[in-house]
Amino acid sequence: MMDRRAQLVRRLPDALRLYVLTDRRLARGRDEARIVAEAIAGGATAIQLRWKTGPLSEALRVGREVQAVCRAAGVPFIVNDRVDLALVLEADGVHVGVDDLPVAATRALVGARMIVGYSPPTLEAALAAEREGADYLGVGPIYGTGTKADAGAPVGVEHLARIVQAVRIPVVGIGGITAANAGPVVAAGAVGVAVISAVVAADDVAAAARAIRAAVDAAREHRA
Ligand code: 3NM
Repeated sequence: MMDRRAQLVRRLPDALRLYVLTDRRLARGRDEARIVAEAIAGGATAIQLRWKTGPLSEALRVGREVQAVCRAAGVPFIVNDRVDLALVLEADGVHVGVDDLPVAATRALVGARMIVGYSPPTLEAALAAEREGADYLGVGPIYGTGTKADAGAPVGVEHLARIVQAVRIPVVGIGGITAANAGPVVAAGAVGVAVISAVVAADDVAAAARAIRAAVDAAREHRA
């Protein structure tokens, strides 16, 4: 029997086609579990609980709800930033960035229990993260975004392509991605896209997810 991480790692190139991250401020009063259920109904293939405000006890409660939705659908459930929360929830993965525990420390804490994702600010950081045990990378912001205040200037798809070519682990693009501009991200070599506002803030969350998923699938088909 392969361990849980190995099974997830093998699935990652497909599981990261449409990676939807939660954001309470953009959800217009709709709760995370509902948004996630609708996003999965529309074709989201992975979910990240992204918790930036509010008590951690509430993150745990919401995390349990979101995780139950993901489990029922067989969709990987990943926790942003907080390794402790990911461990308590027994999440499928944890995603860390430059302001969080480093990849090596995160891997030391989670062992082979879960996948580790990382947001590398540079090509060098991407290579280091791969060496230290990251299972996938999120590169961005590809396009301009108002969702993450400290995201910095857009890095563009050329930067994404350089990272994709330098590492063996799967890479997703993030930042300002919509159904209209997802194609070039996949054409640059990303396995998929990570999205917040284009799905979470949409009037019809399922329809929004469906449109982005269709754009990703079409671009993957074109590349194959
Ligand atoms: N990380 P939207 S950009 C969470 O560049 C996040 O690493 C980014 O939200 C990075 O899809 C970003 O609404 C925000 O642009 C993505």
